[in-house]
Amino acid sequence: MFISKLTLSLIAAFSLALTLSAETNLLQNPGFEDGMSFWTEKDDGLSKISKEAAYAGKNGIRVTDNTKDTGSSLYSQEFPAKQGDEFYVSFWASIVDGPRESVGVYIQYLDDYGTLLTTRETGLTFVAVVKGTIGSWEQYDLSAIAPENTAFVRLWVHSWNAVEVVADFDEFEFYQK
Ligand SMILES: [Ca+2]
Ligand SMILES: [Ca+2]
Repeated sequence: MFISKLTLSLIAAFSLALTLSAETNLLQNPGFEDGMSFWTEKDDGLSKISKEAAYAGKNGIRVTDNTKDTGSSLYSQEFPAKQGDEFYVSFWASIVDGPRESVGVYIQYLDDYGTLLTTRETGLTFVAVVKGTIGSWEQYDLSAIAPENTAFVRLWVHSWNAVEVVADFDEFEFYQK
């Protein structure tokens, strides 16, 4: 009796742990309420915290890409991952000005050395492209399976080099399926 009760409670605890790990958002500051904390902008200010870009709460990210030879670049934290893992992202986005399908969110896998495995050159790109009508918030999502040699995963919010666009992002959710 004692053993079976213990076994049952272990199974219950294990199931709970599985449920939590499957649905817990990996991202800290997923809605930019703490400004740029836990996000890294590498685009000389094209991606900025903005109150106007809030879908929920007080802040969102506004991408103001006003150049035709470079794009915006905002990275999430990196998380450990391995070949075969499937990661899922969802987010809200709105095109403020400019063409549709000119900005998106990538799931990027990297190896132990920090080398990007998901590139145009390797033929592996996972991107959720923002396609919605101008001025309307829509939710997008994407999942992607980690290729061989994966050690880390991260998100990349990027507007296309060759276009100019203004777009807002908020409420990211990122977890392993
Ligand atoms: Ca927010
Ligand atoms: Ca551009």
